[in-house]
Amino acid sequence: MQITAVEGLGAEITDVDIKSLSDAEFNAIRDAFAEHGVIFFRGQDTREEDHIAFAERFGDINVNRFFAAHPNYPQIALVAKEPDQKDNIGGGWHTDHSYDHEPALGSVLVARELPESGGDTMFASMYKAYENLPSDLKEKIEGRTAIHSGKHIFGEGPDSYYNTSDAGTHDEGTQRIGNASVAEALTDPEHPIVIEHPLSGKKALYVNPAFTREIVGLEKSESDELLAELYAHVFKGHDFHHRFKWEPGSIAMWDNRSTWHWALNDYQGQRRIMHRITIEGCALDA
Ligand SMILES: O=C(O)CCC(=O)C(=O)O
Ligand SMILES: [Fe+2]
Repeated sequence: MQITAVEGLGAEITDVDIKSLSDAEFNAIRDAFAEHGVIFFRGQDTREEDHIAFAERFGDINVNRFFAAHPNYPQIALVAKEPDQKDNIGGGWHTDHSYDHEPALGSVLVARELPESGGDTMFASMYKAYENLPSDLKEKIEGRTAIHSGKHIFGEGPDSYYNTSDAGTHDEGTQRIGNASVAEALTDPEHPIVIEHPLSGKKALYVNPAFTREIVGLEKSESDELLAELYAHVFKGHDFHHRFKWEPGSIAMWDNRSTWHWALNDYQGQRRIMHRITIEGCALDA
């Protein structure tokens, strides 16, 4: 097995079969995941059972409350886009599950059916985003917390931000996944803006354009302005972005606490089917 850092962030893990990992190999993979934020595998020949078994080595599975489940494996969420669908899931920079009090650790995404071209996924490092933040911005967020919510996306409101890319396309309310009452019943958590990562101990910037609503203790306008500055810093941080091109047999596993991702929606009229398993996480501290 070989672990090789890739451009921007992440590591590619080669000469390995995720179906038959020794404990030593698994431990090295978990360390690489904590260190790099996202890990990539190629050419993996897996069935649903293999996907589940691999994910379970990292922790308990979080059964998704808002995405359609695989008909035979409820642990697997379908991240699917049909040829006649215009919007996709995750079509703007975000991290998953920050609307939970104990945000999920991350997800293992397996490519099952890919468009002829397009459908890449972008990743951004929140470790590097924090490290590279200008010192005045670091000072402005020092010790602060923010409120996160999923209600405006998964809840009953008329608007949906989830499918908004930072390029500015916005289809109102077209990607309702259902279960709005579950979303409405969630209480909105407050997380530190800079977290100490639970696995690596490194500092990571923990706000995101999809789910972070406001910075605690600031006027709404000041909060919006500061969040916009932080997001702009990540949007233009191309040296800490990675663009992952999917192939049959590709797997990506990202850490929700130290990365953002963005599923590019540039394959209209084609089908893209991904299987996602999400792993439970923990409360986040500064
Ligand atoms: O389809 C992808 O590449 C990722 C979609 C997404 O945002 C997710 O599964 O959380
Ligand atoms: Fe996502």
